[in-house]
Amino acid sequence: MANESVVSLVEPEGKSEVESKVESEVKLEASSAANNNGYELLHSKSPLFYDLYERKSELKHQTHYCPGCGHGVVHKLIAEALQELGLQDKTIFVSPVGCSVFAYYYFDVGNVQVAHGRAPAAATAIKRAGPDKIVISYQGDGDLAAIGTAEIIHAANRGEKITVFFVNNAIYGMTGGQMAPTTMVGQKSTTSPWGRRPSNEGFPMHMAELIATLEAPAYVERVALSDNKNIMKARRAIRKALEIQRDDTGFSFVEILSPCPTIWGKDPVEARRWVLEKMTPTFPLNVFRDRKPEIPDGNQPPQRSVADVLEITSKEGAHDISKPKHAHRFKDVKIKIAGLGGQGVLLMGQLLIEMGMREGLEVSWLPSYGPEMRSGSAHCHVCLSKERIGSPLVSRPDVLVAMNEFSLRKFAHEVVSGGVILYNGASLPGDFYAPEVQAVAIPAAEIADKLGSTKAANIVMLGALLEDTECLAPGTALSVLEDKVKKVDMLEIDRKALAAGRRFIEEQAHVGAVSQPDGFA
Ligand SMILES: Cc1ncc(C[n+]2csc(CCOP(=O)(O)OP(=O)(O)O)c2C)c(N)n1
Ligand code: SF4
Repeated sequence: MANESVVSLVEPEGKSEVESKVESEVKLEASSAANNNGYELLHSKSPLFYDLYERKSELKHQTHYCPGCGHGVVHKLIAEALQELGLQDKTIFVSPVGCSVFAYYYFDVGNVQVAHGRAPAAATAIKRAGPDKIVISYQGDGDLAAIGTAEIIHAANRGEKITVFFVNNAIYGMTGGQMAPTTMVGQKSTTSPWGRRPSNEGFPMHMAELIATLEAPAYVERVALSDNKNIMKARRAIRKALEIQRDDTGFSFVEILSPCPTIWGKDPVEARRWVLEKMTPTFPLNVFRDRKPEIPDGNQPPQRSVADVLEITSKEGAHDISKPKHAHRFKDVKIKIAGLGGQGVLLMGQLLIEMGMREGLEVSWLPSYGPEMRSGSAHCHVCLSKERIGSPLVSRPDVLVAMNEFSLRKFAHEVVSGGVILYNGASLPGDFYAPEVQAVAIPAAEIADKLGSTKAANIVMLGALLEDTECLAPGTALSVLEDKVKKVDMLEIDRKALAAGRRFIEEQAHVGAVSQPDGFA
C-alpha cells in the first residue's frame, strides 16, 4: 500500500479555519507537496500500515481489495485507532480465511493467519500466552457465522479478553457469492438463486444480538459503513473495543455492516446506499452491551512444573533429567511397536519415552488404535532423539516390534535398510522375506507365560529391544519399571521378563533365533 493510493488532496487556497488547524496537526512531507502538482497532503496513510503492498511487484501500489470494498475502510479505522492508542508494538492481528486473508500484507503488527473460522480460538491461545498483548480476531461473516460459529460463541462465552471485528457483507465474498448465514431474506446468492427463503435456508443470523445474550462479553456494538456519519460511528466503536481490551475489561465485539460491490453487482456508491437501505433494517445499529462483566475468580489449580507433574524430579535422589546418564551413540532412534489391543503395545512405547526422558533425550510417542479397546489393531510411534523432534510420526522405523504376524506383515516393509525387526513368535513365518533388515523371532509370550504371566510378553520384547539396540541404559529401564508398575507381584514378573528378553538376545539370537530364509545376520 503506497502513500499515493491513500492520500487525500486539497487545494492549498481558501482553506477554512478548521482545515488549517487539521493541516497544522498533520505532519506534511515537503517533498510530497512538490510531487503532487501543487496540492498538499492533508491525510497520509497510517504508519501502522506497511509502505508498500509487495505481494506482486506490478500491483505494489494497490491493495487486493475491490474498489469500494468495506474491508479497506475497516483496515484504515483499525490502523488509526491502534496508532492513536499507541498499541502498534503490542498488537497481534489474527487474519481469517476470506477476502481479508491477506491482512498481514498491510498491518505492520504481529500477524498470524489461521484456518477458516478458527481466529477466536487462535486469538484465545495468543492472548492467554501473552496477556499484555492486544489480540485482534478479524473475520468475515462466512468465517465467523458459518464454519466458525462454535469458536466465536465459546470465546465470547468465556469472556476472552480479545477484540473481534466482524465484517458482515451478507455474502461469501472470496469464493464468489455463496449464501452466508447473514444473507438476508430474499437476497439472491449463487447458492440461493431465488433469494433466501426462511422455509428452506432459515433466517439470517444476528451475531451481535446472539453474543449479547451471553453473560461474559463486555462490549458488543453493530455499526455500518454506509455514509460518513456512520463511518465515524464505526471509527468510535473500533477504538472503544480496543480500549476495552487495553483496559483489561473483557471481550469486545464490533459487527461492521460492510459493502461488497463486486459480489452484490453494484457500483461503490450504490453499494454503500444498499448497506443503509437494505441491511440496517435487518441488522439494526445499536450498542448491545457496554459494561464490565462480573466474572468470579474461582479457585486456581495449583501451579506445578512439568517435571513435578511427571514425577521425575520430586522423589528423593530420583532422576535428574538435565543430565544424560547414558552415552547415546545415535542421533535418533525411531521405533514402531505394533500388535493387538491388550498386548501392552502402547505401554511399551510409554515406558521407552519415560526412559528416554530420564536420560535427557527428546522423546515423542504417538499412539494409533482402532475403535476396539481389546483385540483391535494398535500401534505406536516412538522417537528418541538427541535433537528436537520435528514430527512424532515414524514412517521409516529403525526398529519394528511386531507383537503378532499381522503387524509383522503390515509394517516390515517400512523398516529402514539395516534396521531391526523383533517379532513375538517362535519363528518367523516361512514365507517372510526381508533381506535388508535383521529380523529376530522371540517367543516372548511363551517366556512370559513361564515367568507367571503372558501379560509380561511386552516387557520381554522391551528387554530384547534394549539389549539389541543398546539405546538406553539398563538401570534406567529398571527404575522406570519400579516407578510405573504398582503391583508388587507383577513388578517381580516384569523384572524377570526384562532380564529374560535381554538374555534371549544375548544368548539365542546369535545361535539361530535369527531365522530369515536367507540366513541374514
Ligand atoms: C475449511 C475451508 N472451507 C471452505 C473454504 C472456502 N472459503 C474460502 S473463503 C470462504 C468464505 C468467505 O466469506 P466471508 O467469511 O464472508 O469473507 P469475505 O470473503 O466475504 O470477506 C470460504 C467458504 C476454505 N478456504 N476452507
Ligand atoms: S469480493 Fe467483496 S469483500 Fe471481497 S474484496 Fe471484493 S468487494 Fe471486498
